[in-house]
Amino acid sequence: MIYRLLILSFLIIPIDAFSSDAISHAPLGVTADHFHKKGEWMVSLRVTNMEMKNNIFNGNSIPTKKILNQPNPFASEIMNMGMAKMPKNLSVIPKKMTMKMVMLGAMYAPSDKVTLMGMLMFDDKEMTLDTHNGEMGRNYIGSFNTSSSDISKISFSGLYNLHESDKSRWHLILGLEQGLGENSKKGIVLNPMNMKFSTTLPYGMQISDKALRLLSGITNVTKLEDFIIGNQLVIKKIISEKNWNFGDEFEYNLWLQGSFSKNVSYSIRLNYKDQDSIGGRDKAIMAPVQTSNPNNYGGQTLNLGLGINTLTDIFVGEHKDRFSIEILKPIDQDMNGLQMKDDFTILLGFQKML
Ligand SMILES: [Cu+2]
Repeated sequence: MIYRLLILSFLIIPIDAFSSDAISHAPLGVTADHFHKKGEWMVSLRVTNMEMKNNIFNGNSIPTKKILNQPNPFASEIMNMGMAKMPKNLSVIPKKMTMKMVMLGAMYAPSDKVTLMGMLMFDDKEMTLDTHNGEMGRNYIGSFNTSSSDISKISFSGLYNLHESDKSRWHLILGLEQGLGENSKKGIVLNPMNMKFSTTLPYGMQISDKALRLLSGITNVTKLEDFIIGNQLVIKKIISEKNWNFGDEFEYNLWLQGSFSKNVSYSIRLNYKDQDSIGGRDKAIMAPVQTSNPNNYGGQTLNLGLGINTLTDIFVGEHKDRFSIEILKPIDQDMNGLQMKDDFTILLGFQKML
């Protein structure tokens, strides 16, 4: 009898737990946050602009004068190789970096339990650097720009619906991400002897590390009265590496959403990311600049995000057009070694169910 009641109560609880209102998708910066009903398709486009300015050393601001006193770890190496002398100290200072990312995505649900997701990423990176004299005086010589842009990675994931009620849903994420594009692009730099020459750009300016990563994660979304609280944990782990690779990543998102109306929702998000430093090395990447050192990568960041999701009717179709925006600002950056400081990130996105 109890068993039958349980089955009955299961049937009475509406399966369509979360509406198709603006609030039903997470803040824009969170992907793999929702799943679809059998047979549904969704396409998405996300554009991200990230700005970095100035430098931090083990999490604290560091002025140019102090960076110029930092040892250049390649100085002795070069001399051992019998090549021209390298400055004993760092002499090229990153000043500003802009990273633009375009992400094309598609989702398809072969069943109510499983949603498949594919994403293709395009990156555009630009950095401005100041070169100083490598020897006495350490005078400023001039500035230069380096840039790179290309398709950077592709990923395929499956979302598995673990549990769904009218108040809460849980799903697992499992996927693979392959780095595409060059990992040894060259660029013209200005060296501390005031000469321009072509060399392999530092790791941070490379479009990809060409590694294959396993993506795994879990998402929970809970409804509390008119609000939604979301949680997501995602781990990216390298399973096939090249001569060098960006470190493994652990990312946790916690968000709260509310609605202004059916068609407009707002969000506050905390984003925590912990990434290992670079593994391996490319021996062609050797310059008196912090970004040439694999130890100056990774670390922990805590970001605060504010976002808006909207639904409108611009394009034809059975479903509404979803436009979203999110702005992220770092609260705390405890990065490994000497690195540029994140300033702010803006995300713009469009999503549509077909
Ligand atoms: Cu979707």
